[in-house]
Amino acid sequence: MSTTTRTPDVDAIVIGAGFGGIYMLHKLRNELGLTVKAFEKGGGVGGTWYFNRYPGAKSDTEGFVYRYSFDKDLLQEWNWTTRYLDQPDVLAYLEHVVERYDLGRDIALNTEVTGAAFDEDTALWTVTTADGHQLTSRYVVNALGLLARSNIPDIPGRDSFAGRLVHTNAWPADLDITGTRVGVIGTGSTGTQFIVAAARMAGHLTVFQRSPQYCVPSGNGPVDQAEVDRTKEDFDAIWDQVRNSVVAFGFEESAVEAMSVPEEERRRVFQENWDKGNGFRFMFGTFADIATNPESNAAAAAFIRSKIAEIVEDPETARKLTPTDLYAKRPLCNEGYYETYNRDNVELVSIKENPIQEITPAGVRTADGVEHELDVLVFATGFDAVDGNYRAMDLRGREGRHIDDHWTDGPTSYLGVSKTGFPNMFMILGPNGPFTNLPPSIEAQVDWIGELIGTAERDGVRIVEPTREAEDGWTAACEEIANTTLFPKADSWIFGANIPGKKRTVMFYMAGIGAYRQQLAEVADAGYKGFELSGQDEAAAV
Ligand code: FAD
Ligand code: NA7
Repeated sequence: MSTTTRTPDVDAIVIGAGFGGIYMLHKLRNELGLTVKAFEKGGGVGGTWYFNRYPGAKSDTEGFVYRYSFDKDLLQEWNWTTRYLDQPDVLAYLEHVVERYDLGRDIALNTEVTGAAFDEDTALWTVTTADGHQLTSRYVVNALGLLARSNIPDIPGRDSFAGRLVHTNAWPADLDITGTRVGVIGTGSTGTQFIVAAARMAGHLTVFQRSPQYCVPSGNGPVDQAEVDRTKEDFDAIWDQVRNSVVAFGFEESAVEAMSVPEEERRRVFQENWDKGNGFRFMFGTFADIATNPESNAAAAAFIRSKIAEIVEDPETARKLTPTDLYAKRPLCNEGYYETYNRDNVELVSIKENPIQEITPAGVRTADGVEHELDVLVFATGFDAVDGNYRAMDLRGREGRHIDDHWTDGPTSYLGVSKTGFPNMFMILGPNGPFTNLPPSIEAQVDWIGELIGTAERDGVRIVEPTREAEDGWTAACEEIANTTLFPKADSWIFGANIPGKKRTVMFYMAGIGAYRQQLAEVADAGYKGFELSGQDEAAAV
């Protein structure tokens, strides 16, 4: 391809300033020496951890691996005091990282990117922000977040509510629910966190549950300095294990099949992991095949159901809370989720059995005619996950084609980081990236994108773009892997099944972070197999 030479405003533009965008900016500017501008629509950095300030918001990855590992000094310096990190702790950490590497001066806050278009003549991107400003660059890296575009269901009467109606992903700073009548729609990871915390604060809490959930204890609690120090001494080995594991949660996945041991042993292992806590540990650390073998899955599900029957005092509430389907959504954990329903101020409404008819000025009216009066109505209804924020932009690649026109059958990519038709554009946690504890996968992607951009810069390559064949191959591989698991059989955001009208597709590479990193390494070692690196700059080639 022949291109006209034009100097861009900056070498690279990063969109988003969460875990992904922050590290990408550091990599490109501080390590590769490029000129970079980052745009963030929020009023501060942190992404997920800036927006999700609802009571109970915290990581469900244990804190010692919910952080960056790229800087050993940072790992040694930053402390933690609880097993899981509360939202303010993660936000403070990310703000510290931004300050430590002096990144703030290149991050434009309160600046939404509304469009990005590739010009084939100049091989440059033009990025447009909501205030109409434009900036050109050679590279664009999207770090838009995979759980960052709120799903706000269009329930009849929604806008008539006279109290405060909020989504958990936009929790207002001035909202205090102490002593109030609170309703919550949604019982996913977010909803269950909120429910446990809100029950202790609200005068009355009404939970509108569409699907009952399998939820195990998180085992949260204080961590003393001696344990922190021991963990810090072990960090080399810990991160080595994490990077070569499956789900990257900081525990060894089991290699034992559930049905290969007697029932008594199975129950012992389930109980042991129930006591240790953590959702991913329960699904992947108990036995190797809970997420793949229906019989093993049923055994794990039956164990959790037996716990609900033991914990929940009112039989009718227990019945409504008990799931009967597969245990194949993102595994949940919490501090006393089922116990919360034993409180006098908590009421459970199964909206599968008794649907919401409308939202009224006073609250929520259900099909049985009851009007549940509320001061605050919380939508813990999740996200238009993975591709939601891409489609929200006017994102155009070659020939001015919009991303929607490329993704009519669902979002695809090559390696979760690049997209044919969108040269010199990269994605962090793009479609068909790894399904893991996310910071280690974000680091793997940022490191790899950095290497590729560094190589292109060094060799005077002007266009980096995956081939259609490579992208189709990756899509097929992701489908094949996902279909060996039970996850596609459950309705959840993992496959886009939570958004009305969204095409249900495979959106993750489910073979684990170890296998994923190996794929990335093999592609790089083979001279970026599956990419066309073209438009060699003649000056650089001489
Ligand atoms: P985000 O943190 O989502 O950041 C993306 C940023 O891009 C946002 O700040 C957004 O405003 C910005 N942006 C998007 N579009 C534009 C635009 N057009 N213009 C400008 N800016 C834009 N993952 C785990 O692995 N473990 C956990 O325990 C865990 N807990 C979670 C708890 C909650 C409540 C939620 C919602 C998610 C959780 N996640 C967890 C997932 C979490 O999103 C990731 O771990 C991680 O924070 C993602 O970082 P990111 O930078 O990729 O995306
Ligand atoms: P999730 O896991 O998508 O959960 C959303 C919840 O909201 C879930 O219980 C849904 O019920 C419910 N929901 C969604 N739409 C509706 C409507 N229209 N009516 C009633 N109920 C509805 O989102 P989370 O925020 O909890 O978690 C997402 C990830 O973020 C999580 O995995 C962590 O990584 C953080 P459903 O189950 O679909 O019947």
